[in-house]
Amino acid sequence: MLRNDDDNLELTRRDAMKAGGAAAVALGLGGTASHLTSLGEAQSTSLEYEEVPTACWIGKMDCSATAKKVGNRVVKYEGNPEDPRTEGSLCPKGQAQIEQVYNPYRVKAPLKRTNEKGQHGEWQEISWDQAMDEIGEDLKEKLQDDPRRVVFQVGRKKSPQWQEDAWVTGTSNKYGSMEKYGHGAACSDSGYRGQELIFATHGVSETDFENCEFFIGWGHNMTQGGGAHLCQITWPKQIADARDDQGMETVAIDPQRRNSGPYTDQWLPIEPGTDMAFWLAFNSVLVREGYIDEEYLTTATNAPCLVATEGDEDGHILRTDDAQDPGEEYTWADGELVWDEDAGEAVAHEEASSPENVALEGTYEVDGVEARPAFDLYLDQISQYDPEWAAEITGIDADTIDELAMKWGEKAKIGATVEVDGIEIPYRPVGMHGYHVAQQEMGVSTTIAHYHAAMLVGAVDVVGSTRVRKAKYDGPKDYREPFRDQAFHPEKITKEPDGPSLGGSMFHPIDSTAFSQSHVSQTNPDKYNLPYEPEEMAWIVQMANPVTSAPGVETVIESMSRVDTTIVCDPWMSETADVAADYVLPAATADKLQGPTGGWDGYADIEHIRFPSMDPLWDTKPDAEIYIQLAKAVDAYEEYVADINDELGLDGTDYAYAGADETPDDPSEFLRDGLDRWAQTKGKSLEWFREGNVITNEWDVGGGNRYAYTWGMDNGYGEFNPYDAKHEFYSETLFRLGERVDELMADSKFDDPVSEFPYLQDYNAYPTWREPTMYDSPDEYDLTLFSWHQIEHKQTRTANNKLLNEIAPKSAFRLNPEDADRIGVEDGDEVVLETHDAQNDETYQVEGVVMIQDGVKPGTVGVPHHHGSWKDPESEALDEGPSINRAIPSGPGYLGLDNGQAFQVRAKVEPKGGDSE
Ligand SMILES: Nc1nc2c(c(=O)[nH]1)N[C@H]1C(S)=C(S)[C@@H](COP(=O)(O)OP(=O)(O)OC[C@H]3O[C@@H](n4cnc5c(=O)[nH]c(N)nc54)[C@H](O)[C@@H]3O)O[C@H]1N2
Ligand SMILES: Nc1nc2c(c(=O)[nH]1)N[C@H]1C(S)=C(S)[C@@H](COP(=O)(O)OP(=O)(O)OC[C@H]3O[C@@H](n4cnc5c(=O)[nH]c(N)nc54)[C@H](O)[C@@H]3O)O[C@H]1N2
Ligand code: SF4
Ligand SMILES: [Mo]
Repeated sequence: MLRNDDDNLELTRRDAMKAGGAAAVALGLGGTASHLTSLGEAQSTSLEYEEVPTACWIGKMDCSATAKKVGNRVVKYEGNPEDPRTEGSLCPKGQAQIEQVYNPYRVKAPLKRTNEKGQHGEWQEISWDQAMDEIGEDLKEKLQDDPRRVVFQVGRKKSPQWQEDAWVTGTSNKYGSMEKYGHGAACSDSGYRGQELIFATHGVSETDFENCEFFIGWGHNMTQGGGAHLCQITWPKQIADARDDQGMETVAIDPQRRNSGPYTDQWLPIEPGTDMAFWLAFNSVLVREGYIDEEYLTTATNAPCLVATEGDEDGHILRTDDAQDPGEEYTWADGELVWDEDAGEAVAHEEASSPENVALEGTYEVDGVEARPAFDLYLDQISQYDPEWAAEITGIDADTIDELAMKWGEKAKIGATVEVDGIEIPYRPVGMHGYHVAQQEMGVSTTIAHYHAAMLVGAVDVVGSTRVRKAKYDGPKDYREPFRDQAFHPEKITKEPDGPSLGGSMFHPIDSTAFSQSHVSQTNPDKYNLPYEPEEMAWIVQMANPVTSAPGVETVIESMSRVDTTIVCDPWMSETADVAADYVLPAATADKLQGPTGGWDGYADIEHIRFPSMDPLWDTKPDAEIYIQLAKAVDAYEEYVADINDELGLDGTDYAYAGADETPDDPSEFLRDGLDRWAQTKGKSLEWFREGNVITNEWDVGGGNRYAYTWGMDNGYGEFNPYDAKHEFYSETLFRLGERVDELMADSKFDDPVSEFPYLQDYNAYPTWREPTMYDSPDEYDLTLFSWHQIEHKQTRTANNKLLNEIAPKSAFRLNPEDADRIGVEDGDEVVLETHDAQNDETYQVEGVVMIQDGVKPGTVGVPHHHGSWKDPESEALDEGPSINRAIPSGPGYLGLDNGQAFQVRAKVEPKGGDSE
């Protein structure tokens, strides 16, 4: 069945302009006239030169920047040398934001839809007052009835305090919890879930580049990306410095070579979606060769804890009778038994006579039950996965995997220590990083497998190693707690989800908030036991464009079209706004006050504010002001203000708002006043930041900073656990969640739950390989498709940036010369790319042009993300690239146990006009 050739919704941009173009100029959309008028007025009054401190608005690390102005016109954005992460650079995107700020096709005033959803919008311009009144009435009615009827969908966000944080929290405090979803299920949340499960910390692997000597970039955009917290400039610079300063070697595991070329000593072209097999084999070599840091494993992890291998507790860690409730204690659960070789008996982990006496291997009997240290079970598990086995699956030959793992083991220098600022800390100069690559069908377990490679050699949060936390926290956060709580109180998991993300229910007890899956569920409310049909729901879409940025585009469109009321807050008529919004609220871009913002580079963090390059253009508003008004519109202003105290860190200081009465009436005054109060809690003022200053906090070693090993020393388990949380090498949490999910699914309407939801197979205490669902596609789909981010673009929010489209137009389909030859196509040829959903047998087609590259693994086709979103006619002429998310399926089979989206699918490419048409 073909889905994209339906004539109902083949959304080409030309259609869009045909449908809405004429009306658009007159309304709040498109056209240049009003813009030029306002500019002319400004210029005639003043041509003075001025500099305004601001922050890059496109990227994710908000690089501190300066807007250089002549008259009221910004002529250039430049980096701020005060920002330690950039030392004054801005990347091409940061510089090119000037084009988007002045883009005459911005949405200029609030818009209300006048036609049916599911097609290009027709709009009526309305006042902010009317928009707020109507939206407020609609939301209030639903919230009063049941707050679960309202979904707040946020995308790759910025300064969340005023909108997704205070508005959602404040409104939920008044009416009860609404559904709040992020974009992470399409970004990297499967990696976060893996890290939270093991380490209880938040993020995905990072590296102490200042001291690392050997780095594995696992599907990491080494020269163009920035991992969990950074955007682009900082890590590539740190990697280049590490190569110069300490000769750091680097390896890239990636189906394409990209331009990591000069920064990569070794490229391992891997078959997309098979990374778990690679890491399992890698770890089997570490075990085979004895590259094991026993001290780390016995003191900081549950590897020595005794797991019952028979009876009722089979698969569970055994505990002392008086052990605390493990669901309550997510950091270090007291009372988990280990075998004390000196005492010759099982004792609580923290009571063992000394770490050296804690057994990692053997079979023991505890109260008549056979039990083995978790690590002993690991030895059995991992020995099945040798490099020969993985070579077949990954396309990387066995010797290469073998040698790489041996090198990692050797270079980890197990046992070495180094003194930093007078403190002796283990020295393990091997690091790794993976981020968006975690979005694979078995992404959570794959992330865990990659962490095992660091854990086996003890290279976790010590000098030179992989880092698993922000490295400035003074203690662990509660990121594992919700999962432990469910695992040990299984009755909390039910068959009935609260909303389309299915979070907390038997479908996905662990939840990445389902960017794409929400729409699969929402279009099948009965199947997924949803409390409401989409026709009863409201969605607020803040700074997200799920129609283009989430796979399963047609499903998202169908789902969003059925929603009763959708409010999209966006500077542009995004695809999501175009087909699904009832109201579009025009956010300002770099022409707005926004903050506080900041970020860190692993060694220091900065705090600053985005001052508006100019007053908001047209009738647009800063996001914060929109949500201040929206809080009033839903009668939750009191609660909003209470939460603003919390979000801005004003609580408990002299600067906290005593109540809503104390806030200025005018939202823009409130925003200024709030930011000034925030600044005052830092001993500064808004004016101080307005002078171009930023706050920089260096992270020290010791005293609660930088290396976990130093801050955990006095955690009460000092000798036993240098970290504050016991690392779950053996994921008892996942195992127990699986038991509950199996129980509920067995008693459900699904006759064969595993075939319906393949990810149910993945609730294992140790990562366990199975073939990804995509391999069930017929053989004619002989390529594996993968996608990625380009240096010149940022998600879909730059799709209409003319400067960036000049340098990176189109999403050409990258093929290896071998495949191009076989298919019979040449560089620049027009082709049809067809993918197949092995779960439901649907196919999807997109058209594009071929780009032939040696640096693409044979048997794969690579297509960059970013393109295919809303464009005005000018950017349309520069960029006709499709959105590859039209060809990536969503839903089971392409989805992890955490409802995280996979970005790999089997595909074929044929010349346009060929047989497949
Ligand atoms: N095939 C494929 N798909 C992918 C990816 C991939 O690699 N391949 N990457 C994924 C990743 S990592 C992520 S993070 C997601 C991102 O997905 P999203 O979070 O949806 O990000 P964008 O696609 O940039 O959409 C953001 C929207 O916010 C609007 N916007 C920009 N600035 C502002 C502002 O200041 N205020 C408001 N209110 N709106 C603003 C933009 O115009 C745009 O419409 O995409 C994912 N999608
Ligand atoms: N310039 C720029 N920088 C960005 C962004 C941007 O849009 N533009 N987005 C920011 C955001 S939101 C994020 S999430 C990060 C993402 O940063 P990264 O996690 O580094 O993600 P990508 O840039 O998509 O690079 C992913 C790499 O994985 C490879 N890959 C794809 N599939 C597989 C697979 O199955 N296995 C393996 N081993 N590799 C695979 C791709 O070829 C690509 O080279 O970047 C941030 N930085
Ligand atoms: S690195 Fe990111 S935040 Fe910094 S200038 Fe570039 S796009 Fe903007
Ligand atoms: Mo992302």
